[in-house]
Amino acid sequence: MSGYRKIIHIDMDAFYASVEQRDNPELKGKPVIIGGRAEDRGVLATASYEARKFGLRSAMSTARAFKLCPEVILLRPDFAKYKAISAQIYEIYKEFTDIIEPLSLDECYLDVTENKKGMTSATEMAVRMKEMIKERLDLTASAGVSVNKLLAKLASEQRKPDGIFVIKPEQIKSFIFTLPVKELYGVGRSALKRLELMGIKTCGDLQQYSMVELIKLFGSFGETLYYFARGYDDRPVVSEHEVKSIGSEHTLPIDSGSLKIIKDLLYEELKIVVARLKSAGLKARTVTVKVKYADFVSSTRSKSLPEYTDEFVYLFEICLALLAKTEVPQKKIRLIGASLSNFEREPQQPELNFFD
Ligand code: DCP
Ligand code: MG
Repeated sequence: MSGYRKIIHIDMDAFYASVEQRDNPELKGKPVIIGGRAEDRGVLATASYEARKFGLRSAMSTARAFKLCPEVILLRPDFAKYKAISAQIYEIYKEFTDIIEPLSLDECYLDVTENKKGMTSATEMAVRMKEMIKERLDLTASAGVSVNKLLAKLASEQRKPDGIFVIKPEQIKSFIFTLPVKELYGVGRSALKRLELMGIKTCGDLQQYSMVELIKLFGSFGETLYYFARGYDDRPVVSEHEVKSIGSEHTLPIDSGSLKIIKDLLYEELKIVVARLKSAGLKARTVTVKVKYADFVSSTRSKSLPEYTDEFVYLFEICLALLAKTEVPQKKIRLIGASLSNFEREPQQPELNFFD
């Protein structure tokens, strides 16, 4: 058992521009931009890879784009079309898992640790998704594969366009060590400025600082920085209908490696969660177990069930199966929690029929 999650981040290449190039062969191989008119002070939504060679980028003003590349072809966006294509892309992902967190029309995270295809290699799954997107939609995507969201997203940027990049557990240390801190999720302009003033350029530089020091400097984001600088990230992949989740967790007075104690605690936490689920009149389809090991590294394991449920006994069984996928009891833990998400949506209001 590897104990690692399998996370994919997948992102379409120059999405709006690629769609327009696909649908109008005359645009293929040419610098194309999608955006507002220069005379309306418009900006670019995106630029084809041919246009990027001239330095054209999203959010750049259209006026500047024409200065850098006078022959560029400007098209207005057709959002309805992109939305429809996006839905087709997500249909492909749904053949693999329901644990999908969309970031935009063209970009999402997938947790394929457990998946509908019964496949074990996340890399093979990502390759297959890319093939299906090409076959069904004649578009290309780039994918990143790793053990968490932070690394999967960083990976997907490495081989754009039409690429795939994998960061295996044993490669995390060397990958992250040289990574510029500005690439870390959440490091905005102001944090970057402070890091630069401290002489911190890479995650390796950042690793020199203790968690306490980073919290002093950056508040609660300091803790996140401490973990991210080491390639740790326990954020679960939260699917669209999971925006709301019900969870409960318990910090042990002393770290424990006793399976009996841990299972009892999990039982108690799930009892609280299911009671809240029932009192909210909801049923859930995704179960997540979270543990934090004695070394403060957290780990989550999720499973999506075939049906919505609020049955305690069944849910506890799933929790135990998920617990078995963690490094408990080989590693002691300091915290255990359970959460339920992916709720059944409220039943639709019956439509009023005035002719009844
Ligand atoms: N988009 C936008 N305004 C931005 C950024 C993006 O309207 N500032 C739109 C246009 C893009 C789509 O969202 O086609 C996806 O955004 P990405 O950041 O993924 O960019 P692309 O898919 O265009 O290019 P890449 O190949 O770098 O992913
Ligand atoms: Mg994209």
